[in-house]
Amino acid sequence: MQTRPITLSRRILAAALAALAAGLATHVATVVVFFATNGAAGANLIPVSNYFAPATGLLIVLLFLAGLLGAFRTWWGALLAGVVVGVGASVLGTVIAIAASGAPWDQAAVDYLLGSIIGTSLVFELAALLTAVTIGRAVWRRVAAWRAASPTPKALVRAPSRRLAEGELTHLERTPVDADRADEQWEAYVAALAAEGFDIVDVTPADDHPDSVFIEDTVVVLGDTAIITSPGAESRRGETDAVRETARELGLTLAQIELAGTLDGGDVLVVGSTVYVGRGGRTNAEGIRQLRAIATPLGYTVVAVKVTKALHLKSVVTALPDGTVLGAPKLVDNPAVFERYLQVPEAAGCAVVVLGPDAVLLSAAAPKTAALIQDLGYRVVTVDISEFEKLEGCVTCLSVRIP
Ligand code: CIR
Repeated sequence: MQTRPITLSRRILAAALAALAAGLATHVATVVVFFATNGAAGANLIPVSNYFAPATGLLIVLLFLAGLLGAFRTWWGALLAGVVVGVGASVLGTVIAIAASGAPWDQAAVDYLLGSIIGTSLVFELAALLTAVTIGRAVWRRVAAWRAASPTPKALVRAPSRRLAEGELTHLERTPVDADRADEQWEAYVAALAAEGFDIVDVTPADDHPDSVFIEDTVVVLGDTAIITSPGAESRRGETDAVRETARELGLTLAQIELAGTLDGGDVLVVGSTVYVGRGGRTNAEGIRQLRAIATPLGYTVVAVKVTKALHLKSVVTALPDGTVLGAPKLVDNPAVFERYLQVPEAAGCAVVVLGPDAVLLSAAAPKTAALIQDLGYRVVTVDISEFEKLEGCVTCLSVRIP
């Protein structure tokens, strides 16, 4: 993942705080254990602390470097870093302690050094391992979560695959896709979101997945929960790994739709606390059941609706900021399921991205709808996404917005 404005500084801060917290906790735990097991004599406290100080300093520096490499993102990464860095820091720390004591570098010193790894320093090493996995990781996640909780909305995007033209088609005839034009249109789409105040979060592109630019299908975000989907098209199943990683780095709580359930994010339309989910070619009943099980405890009501005339639910309906559902002519199976419904004049006009309480993003292919929405008092930003429309994409599916 790459968060354009703050990636590096946030990563440095998270690694530094995690390393500092784990290192200091290791030091305190080690000194306390030695103090307690040596008769709790007050005079021992400072010498013991001084003895382990070089190892602690090294531990903090090495954990910081490991953190920069992403060690705290997963529990096993933190575990590995705790073991390797803990032993490394204790060995180097003991070397420094021997050198500082003025003792000669003879066989006895080497024996002492090797023996310390499973002797004197064992407590330090165990403490480093435990604090890296617990405190270090918790601090890392908390710092990442500050970002998720920040008031700036985010938009997850994924640059088009070089194999974009091979994307899946279900309802349209295949027509040639101009890759350069698609890249330009994607850049303009991203720039439009950035201009509206979204922090752009780039998910690592996936050239092996032609449809990966349609990132909306891989994750549904409800509040602080990112529900990683189980895409209905087999060719798209590998798209979710990098998206899961990004959601984790953003500090979102992860949930997962599992096979045999299938669910595409394009089938999920959130209006207030109602989650409409399309039962169509990509999303099956088991996928809907799992979504309901995840969303209901979060305070949402999941309403399943049939989709038989288009790829996804959001290919035929989305909603204005006031909750009015916009529907494409002739493509909505049952408009009556929506509380406030407005049919728009063009199929491409039914998809809007909410930019704020008074503005929406719309395809340039729907000028009559743009006029209609403007007439309702909204500001309308238009983007040309014709190359993506050839692959049954629309404005919503090129990003995932996190308010
Ligand atoms: C697909 O068939 O999966 C892609 N060619 C288009 C996905 C569009 N996704 C969306 O509207 N949510």
